[in-house]
Amino acid sequence: MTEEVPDCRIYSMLTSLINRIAGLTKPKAQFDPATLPWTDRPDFQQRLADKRAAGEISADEAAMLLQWDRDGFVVLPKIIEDNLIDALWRDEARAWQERPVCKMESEGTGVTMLSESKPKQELTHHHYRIMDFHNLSQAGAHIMMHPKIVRTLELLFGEQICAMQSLLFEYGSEQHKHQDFAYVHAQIPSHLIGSWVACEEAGPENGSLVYFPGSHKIPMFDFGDGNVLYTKHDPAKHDEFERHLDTECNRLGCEPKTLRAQKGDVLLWHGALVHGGGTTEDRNRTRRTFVCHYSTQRAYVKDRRSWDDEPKFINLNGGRYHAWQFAGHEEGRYFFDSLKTQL
Ligand SMILES: O=C(O)CCC(=O)C(=O)O
Repeated sequence: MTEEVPDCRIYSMLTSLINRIAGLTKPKAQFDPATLPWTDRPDFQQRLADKRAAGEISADEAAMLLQWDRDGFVVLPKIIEDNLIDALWRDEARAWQERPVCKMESEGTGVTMLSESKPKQELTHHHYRIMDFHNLSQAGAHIMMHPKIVRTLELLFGEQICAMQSLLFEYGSEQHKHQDFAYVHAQIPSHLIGSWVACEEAGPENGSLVYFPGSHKIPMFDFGDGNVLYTKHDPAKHDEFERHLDTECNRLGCEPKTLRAQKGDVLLWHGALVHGGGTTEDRNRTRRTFVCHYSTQRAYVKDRRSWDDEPKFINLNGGRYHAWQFAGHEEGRYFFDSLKTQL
């Protein structure tokens, strides 16, 4: 081991400071190359060919992985059973009646407890969502951790997965364009994938998802000093971020697409794919969707809602998620009879 002599350290600090002032070594806004999932690494295609030759993955899985690399999303058609989706929405109706301990977000009001909300018929807009409903509804947990979703995520990440959060939308979100990694923070920011479970037919009429194929590869926005995460409330930065996404998508020819989906379809998207909620053409139409975000067990250790507590993990179908440790909350309160399982 060689120890750096103090003079050299002062010299290197000074040169780095001068370079920074001169703009010569501006830190690059990017994910840490050392912790990228295997699908995002420069040697991905070679490793894919090796895995295929070793019989570790099927031809269909290889095709799916190549599409992921090119487009930043994949669609898994009709994989969620109707009875699971129907049970989820029965639980949602019960939750509005019973108002168990649970959070929701609505425009103007922000995040509140469900018990504090007006009846949903009296909300003046449609952009509300129930947060982390999988902690209450076992049907929700079984959708989030559906074996086909877990298997696909394991292929994409190349390691065991942990679900981070869920959002239950009754209507289209009409959310601005964004990339999730900036807002949904895993301990390794590149370990992030979203899922969009269509609970009914979706298209432009009811404000389906809008996404930009290939946009997961655009240069990243610098929130300051090379930081790629949005960490402090700053609406001006938020707007600048959106302008950056527009400019880069235009420059690289990433055209928007509106998802057309059937009940039970699932779209998985890369944490850096640019997307948002489309404008709802028919404002009376619901757009029931269950959106989940996932990371890996390595990258999502502490629970984002209670950093100071030891996390409690719930294992399901080969993946895991965190129980919600919150006064009065009843984990898995809405039992899903058809599966004959108790969490
Ligand atoms: O479903 C939508 O309308 C948008 C959802 C979304 O952008 C997200 O949760 O990251």
